[in-house]
Amino acid sequence: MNLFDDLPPEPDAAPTSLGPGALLLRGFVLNEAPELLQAVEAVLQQAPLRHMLTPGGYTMSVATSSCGPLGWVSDPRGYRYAAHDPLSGQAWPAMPALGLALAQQAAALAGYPQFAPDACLINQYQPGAKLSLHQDRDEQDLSAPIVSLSLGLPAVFLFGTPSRQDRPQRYRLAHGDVVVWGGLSRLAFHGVAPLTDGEHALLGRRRINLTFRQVRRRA
Ligand code: MD3
Ligand code: FE
Repeated sequence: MNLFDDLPPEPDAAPTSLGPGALLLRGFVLNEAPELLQAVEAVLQQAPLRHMLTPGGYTMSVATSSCGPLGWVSDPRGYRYAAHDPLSGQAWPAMPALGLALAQQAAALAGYPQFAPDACLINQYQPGAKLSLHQDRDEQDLSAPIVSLSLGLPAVFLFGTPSRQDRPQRYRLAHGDVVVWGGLSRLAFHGVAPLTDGEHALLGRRRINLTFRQVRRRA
């Protein structure tokens, strides 16, 4: 019996390095999580979660949507960023101001004070959902980091290197955790192991991950 099991998580006082350019801020959005979740649910009413098709013809187990000027789209023609939601033909909903502010604060702490994301991808994992090892390289501006915010059930995150051959390290990403992926980690292969079932007090049987991205190059 572990006496710490019944204590709520606490934000880390200091960030942890996961490797060159990758900074983990445990609990960074813990206090704002309820308000953040409300804002995400409002986005999802306008642009519902859906299981996209991969270029290879598979249906993703993760359900996705987007907010901000650009959204991430996958279909048998390929992956790309688009200004309109293909489901509705409408522009994606605005990025929640709170999420944007928190992502920019985290980026600034990691040494990216100019981070100006123009896309926010929303990933929802239900038990068993996973994300295979991949690189994020559809963004024009690879000098900008990607900032991820995790909400709900914990996940095992696989974090490799820019070479697919290297065995990935495993990290647990929990509710309230933020990671800034820049520098040499920006092109690292990464993925998420199948989500273990559980019940989260705020989100129930799911995990939501927000990734803030700077897709278009800035002047
Ligand atoms: C490391 N999402 O949406 S977030 C993705 O938990 C994605 O939903 C995962 O990978 C998720 O593309 C992981 C963490 C993450 C995001 C982008 C990265 C880590 C990254 C880009 C480069 C290196
Ligand atoms: Fe990714």
